[in-house]
Amino acid sequence: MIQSNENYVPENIETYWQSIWQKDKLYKTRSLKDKDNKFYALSMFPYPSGDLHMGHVRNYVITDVIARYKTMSGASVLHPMGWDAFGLPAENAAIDRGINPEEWTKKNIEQMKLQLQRLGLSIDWSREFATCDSSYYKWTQYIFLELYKSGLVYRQSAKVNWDPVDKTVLANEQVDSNGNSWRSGAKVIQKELNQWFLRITNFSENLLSDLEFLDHWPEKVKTMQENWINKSEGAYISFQIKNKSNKIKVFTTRPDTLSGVTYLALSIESPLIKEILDAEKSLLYNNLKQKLETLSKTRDINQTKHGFFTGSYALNPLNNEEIPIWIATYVISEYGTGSVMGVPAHDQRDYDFACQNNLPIKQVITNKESDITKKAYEGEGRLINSLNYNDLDNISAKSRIIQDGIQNNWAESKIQYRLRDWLISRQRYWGCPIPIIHCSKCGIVPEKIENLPIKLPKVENTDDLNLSNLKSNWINTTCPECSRKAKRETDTMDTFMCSSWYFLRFADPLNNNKPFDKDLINQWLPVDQYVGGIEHAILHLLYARFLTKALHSRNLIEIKEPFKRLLTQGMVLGTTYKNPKTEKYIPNHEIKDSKNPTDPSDGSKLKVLFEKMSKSKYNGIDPSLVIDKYGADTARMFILFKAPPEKDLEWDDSDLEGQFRFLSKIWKLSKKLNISNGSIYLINNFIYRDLNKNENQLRTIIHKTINNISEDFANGYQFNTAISELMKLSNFIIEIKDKCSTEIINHAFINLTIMLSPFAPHIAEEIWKSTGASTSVHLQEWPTHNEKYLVSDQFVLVIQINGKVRDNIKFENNIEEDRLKEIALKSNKIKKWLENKEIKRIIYVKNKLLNIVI
Ligand code: ANZ
Ligand code: ZN
Repeated sequence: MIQSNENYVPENIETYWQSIWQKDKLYKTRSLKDKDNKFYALSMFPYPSGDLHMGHVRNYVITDVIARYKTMSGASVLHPMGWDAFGLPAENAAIDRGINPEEWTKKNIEQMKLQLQRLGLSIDWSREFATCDSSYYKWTQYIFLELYKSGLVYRQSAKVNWDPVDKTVLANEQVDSNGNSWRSGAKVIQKELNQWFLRITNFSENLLSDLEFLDHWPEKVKTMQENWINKSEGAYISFQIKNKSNKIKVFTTRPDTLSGVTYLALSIESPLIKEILDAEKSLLYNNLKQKLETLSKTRDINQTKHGFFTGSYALNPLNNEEIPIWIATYVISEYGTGSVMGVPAHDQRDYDFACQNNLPIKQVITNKESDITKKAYEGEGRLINSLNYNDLDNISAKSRIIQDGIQNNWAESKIQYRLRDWLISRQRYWGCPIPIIHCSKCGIVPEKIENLPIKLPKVENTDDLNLSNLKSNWINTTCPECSRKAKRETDTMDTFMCSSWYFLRFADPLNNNKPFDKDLINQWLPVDQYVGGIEHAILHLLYARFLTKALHSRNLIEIKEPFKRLLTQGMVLGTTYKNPKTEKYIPNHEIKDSKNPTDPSDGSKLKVLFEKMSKSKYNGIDPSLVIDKYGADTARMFILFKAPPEKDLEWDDSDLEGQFRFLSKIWKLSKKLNISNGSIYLINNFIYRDLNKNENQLRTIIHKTINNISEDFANGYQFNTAISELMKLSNFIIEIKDKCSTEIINHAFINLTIMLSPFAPHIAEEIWKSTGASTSVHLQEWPTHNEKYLVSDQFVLVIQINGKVRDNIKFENNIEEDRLKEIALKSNKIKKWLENKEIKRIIYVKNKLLNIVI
């Protein structure tokens, strides 16, 4: 036991309990039995960058409080942690510092784990893994092959951003606005490469419609996924090219506007282009293509709608009008058919294009607001200028036109999703190798399961960071089918692939025979509470949902959705000082007067803002420094108290100190009370006897606090109000201490300690142990309130007839006995028992019981 100290010294408490927790394995997951009430609490696992930032702290502390509360409420809790450990920064570190990516990653994991453990998280570390462990990625490869078997993996040529200096594909985010690589500075080129794809689009409809079952997900996230998948119901319409045998097929969501088409537009990649351009126009085409190559990486490509007329015409199937065929950069080659029917009057993109290129605008839908002089009218209305469809409302016109088109062979109904297949290949070293072999005879051959894992080769120098540069025998292998010499696939997988199934592995992390045992998945999954940043609303959360559905379709798991509840925590914001003239951020330490901040370089008054903590804005707060000074409990309490979990949180030193004072106050109180047998004051062990008015009031406050905090947990984890309840209770204990018996004060304080423990685990444990307890505070039962104590000036009368309970009625404490009896006898539930009966006796136990003997 640490030195008992008058003053709260956070380091003492925390270092002491860190070591005990390690020894005790207090947080080892209980194995589940049939009837167990399970709870799987999961934080999105971190990328091991080496430094824990406040965003991490907030994420993990929120999950931890939930996990601790659920444990105390009787659930068997799974609360694991791991590392999303593959990815680019490790390679960059390797290049910059000459360290092996693996070494760098392992070192960071060690360092971050120590930082995490300082927070006092109730994590079951025996389940820890990193996605770069070959014992994990063996199963990522296995899952890849499972998907391959079910036809959900394919290889296809696609255009990608290629950095010719670094010889690698870059993500769109890694190409700057001038089209240069963020690292090498080289001009990025679009290169056609064979790439691996996962057929996520097979699940478009399920991914969309199952959102409906996720009623504990933030609406915002569901809407973002919905928009990303973007289902459109419309039709294909075919336009005959004039004097040619070919047709142009377009996808449109508005067949009702067919009479308003004033041009057709092909994407720059359209295969039809070759057929319709003459020599002169081909020159124009090549110019445009070149221009696009330079523009392609700037946002400008969307704003300015470049294009030219091909010289050819097509026929509108509805009215046989001749319409010019254009080539336009705003038409996306991978969406729909890669061709568009231009209806400037009713589509803003077409309107802009028509204005820029002097194309006619023909209105075909009308209603009160349909003024098209300045912009397109995209709403509903009645048809005009549309021959025999005139006067129809546009919804019925849409289906009529589709029907007529189907009959005459120029239309087909079509549901279209914007979601594209998932390109997972990366020409990068530090990722999970794709377990495929290329054989000159057999073609693409999957690696044999018994040969997994295909381990990454050890690299000596940074040139080898692109696997296809490797000259070693890693690349050279034999074909699993024909045993000829063959070559390994040198692409690795997108790291999102590694993170799209890790939550399954936590249920069975040590399994050497398969990725996981189905029974264990059935027991633990879905994740009951997932907590993480909103930045993953689409990518990670969509991929994880997809993989769950894909594994379900292979009958490897029974769940269809991975995460039952999702909490997206708000950002942690720090104060920034910005010079409004130069737009530059000024570091805190350069500011002399924080009330009236000015820029030391030009004296201008600075704007004071709250923005997401980041190095470039000089507004980050290092969690380690905060913990060094105040202890982990204070840091936790501040973060939980300052804002509800899903809202942004503004860092504020004085609030931090406020929490430190609160904990110190509780510590001092514990020393003063000096309770020696804590467990007799627990809610289930304590009996209230002859309470005076103050004690009565205290009892009410205790039960109200329990009730309110339990409700805060149940209703979306409102930790800030829960902590303020704890503050109220502690203040009341201090205020009323001398007017109450030691017993009830101790009872109040013990309950306070128990309820404090999920929030401030170290100090609560220390206080609890100081009362002579033999087990951890974190293994105590969460207290339950008693309804009848919630209102101090009322009580619940139990009414019996011949000793059997027949009714309960609430009364004011000061009710007269006669009046009470009168009301009790008149109660409907009682009356029916008394009909035609003679009352022999009435026994009344004051403010508790009325027994009627008949
Ligand atoms: C004619 C039209 C008239 C359209 C109108 C809209 C309004 P969503 O809803 O996102 O699926 N479109 C089709 N293929 C395209 C492509 N490859 N590149 C760019 N735009 C394309 O969008 C479907 C609409 O987007 C389609 O309906 C088409 O324009 C355009 F008053 O056809 B519409
Ligand atoms: Zn072969």
